[in-house]
Amino acid sequence: MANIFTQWKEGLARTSKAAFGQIATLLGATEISDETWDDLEAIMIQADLGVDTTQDMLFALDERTRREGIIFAKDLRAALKDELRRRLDSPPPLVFSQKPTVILIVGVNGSGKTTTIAKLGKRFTRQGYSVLLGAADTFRAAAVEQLETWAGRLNLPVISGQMGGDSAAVAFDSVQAAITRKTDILLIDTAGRLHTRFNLMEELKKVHRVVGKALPGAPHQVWLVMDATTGQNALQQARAFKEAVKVTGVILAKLDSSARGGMAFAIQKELGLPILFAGLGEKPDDLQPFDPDGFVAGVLE
Ligand SMILES: Nc1nc2c(ncn2[C@@H]2O[C@H](COP(=O)(O)OP(=O)(O)O)[C@@H](O)[C@H]2O)c(=O)[nH]1
Ligand SMILES: [Mg+2]
Repeated sequence: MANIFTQWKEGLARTSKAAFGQIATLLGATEISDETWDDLEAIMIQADLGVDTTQDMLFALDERTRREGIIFAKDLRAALKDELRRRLDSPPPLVFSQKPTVILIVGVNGSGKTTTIAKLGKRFTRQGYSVLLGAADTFRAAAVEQLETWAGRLNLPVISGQMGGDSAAVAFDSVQAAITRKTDILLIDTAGRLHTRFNLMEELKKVHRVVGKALPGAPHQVWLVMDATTGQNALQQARAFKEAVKVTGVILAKLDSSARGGMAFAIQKELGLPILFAGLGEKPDDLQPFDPDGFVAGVLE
């Protein structure tokens, strides 16, 4: 367990230094003043907590300050940590009761889908599941190759189609293969960019529909990969995905490259989606189930 916390701390070093780290300097031995609240607000906004969560946090902290008779700024630290923690939920346990369980991975180009699929594939294999990958991002030249390279390295089977071919057809074939091969988990990679956002969403809807034709009830999960470095912009994109396909959870990739890990709060509060995993690096082992305690420790300590 200790090294999971270490991984969170290392992974969140940037966020901790850039934004939340300033809190340590701010919350010194001085008495709490209006300036303390202004500075706290600025840091939380800068850390990408979002306006709603920031206001809500300030309100709660102010109330606690009165109730608990907190006078010095340094004594706000524990309250701050506690309030942050209360605003994050642990992910629901994942149950793969269907065989195959079909998981559609969606997200904008470059958000980290293909890398995340490799990480998930490795993780689920280690847990004893058989895994199949479907390379349905037929739009981008290198996308299929990239997934095949990962599959080769991790020794995972992959179903791919022609570059520029029909991604829904690849998705359909991969579901059929998963059924025939009695695979436990099928992870389907999808395109993150088409000529327009409208085309992309229509395409994803089609993939979703076709997967359901190949196996009624599928996809069982739709996971949206979000790039933690894109901050609040990513929330807008996420809403579009949520409308197009029934997103069931978020994977927050590149938390390690982000200085603004506060996105995690906005995702839960504003999108109402659970964060299932966090990407803490580029290697296949750099994926952790989202851990609110590890997260808060990582950004604040
Ligand atoms: N540092 C870091 N880089 C990541 C992470 N996840 C993905 N990447 C990198 O982000 C880039 C885009 O990833 P890719 O999986 O190709 O994105 P896709 O276009 O959504 O499939 C690649 O260079 C990955 O190595 C992560 O958790 N941390
Ligand atoms: Mg990709």
